Amino acid sequence: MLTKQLGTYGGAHPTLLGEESLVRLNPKARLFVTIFCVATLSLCPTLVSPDGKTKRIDCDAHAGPCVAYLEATLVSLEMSPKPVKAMQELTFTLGIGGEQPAANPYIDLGMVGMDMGRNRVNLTPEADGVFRGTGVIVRCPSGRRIWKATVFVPDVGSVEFVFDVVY
Ligand SMILES: [Cu+2]
Repeated sequence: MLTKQLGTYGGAHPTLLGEESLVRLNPKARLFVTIFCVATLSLCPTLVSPDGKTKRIDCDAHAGPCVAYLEATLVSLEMSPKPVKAMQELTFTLGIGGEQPAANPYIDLGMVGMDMGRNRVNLTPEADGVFRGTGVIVRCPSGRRIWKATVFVPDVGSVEFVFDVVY
């Protein structure tokens, strides 16, 4: 399964290291996070359309869909209602462009850098190239609000979108 990580916030790193998480870290962890971020930042340019097939996009889930290319397949994920809030039923609408997957795609919800347990959204066909399902993003006890949605498209791969939710 080929995986390409795309589609996070433009300039995602400051957001991922939100104030709330940095203050809680001890100095050692803070140093590690800083080093990790610098290392990741240096990798970022390689994620941006190096071969014309991949495209890095912003994912402001409150404003519109998260969109990315998974190989040659255009994947768009819309979460509603907006703003996207924790602890309420959300509708996930996935658009798959081009050739359709043999089996239904699905989404795993999780937090960046934290195991929140399994939270899978199963999708069912709604129309040509449109799949829909519902799920709930829980409220993290730590107060962190950065979540990720990993979209699995059978026989194609997976793509991860990182976004923030409202409490
Ligand atoms: Cu959490």
